[in-house]
Amino acid sequence: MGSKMGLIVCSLIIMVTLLKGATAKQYVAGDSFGWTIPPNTSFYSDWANSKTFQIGDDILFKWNGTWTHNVAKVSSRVEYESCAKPGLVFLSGISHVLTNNGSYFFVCTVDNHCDLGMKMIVTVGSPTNVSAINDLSSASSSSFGSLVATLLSTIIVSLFTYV
Ligand SMILES: [Cu+2]
Repeated sequence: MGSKMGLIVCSLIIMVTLLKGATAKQYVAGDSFGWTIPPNTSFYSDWANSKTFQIGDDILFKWNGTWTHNVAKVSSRVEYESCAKPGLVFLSGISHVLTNNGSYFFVCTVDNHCDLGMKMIVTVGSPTNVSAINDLSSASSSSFGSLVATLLSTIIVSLFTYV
């Protein structure tokens, strides 16, 4: 009896894993254009707006050369608008998994590339939930504050989902 139950649980876990694997999509930032200085400042917003991102999807950032560009995540819309330069940057070939509902703010911190439009907002989930998350995220800038904001927004998202 016990082993049968275990078998059912095992099968369920495998099924869920397969289902998740089957639905998660990988997007290449900018598609064939890649991640580089765009022809206009709305290029990457237009690109992101043309997609429907879901939790589990990931975005691959690729460009030619090594230090010609980079990709960094900033934690708020304010930092995004002001082209903040966080210390942690990633090189070509990095893929960012979208693990939560909300907005992800990506920038290139090389020279003035961000000001030239090399930045992108990726949004997962419905706009209602997203605006709640943005308000929480911009309320605090410390990493602990962000963590609390993330936890709170997760709870809020859960409420939206289950109520
Ligand atoms: Cu760049």
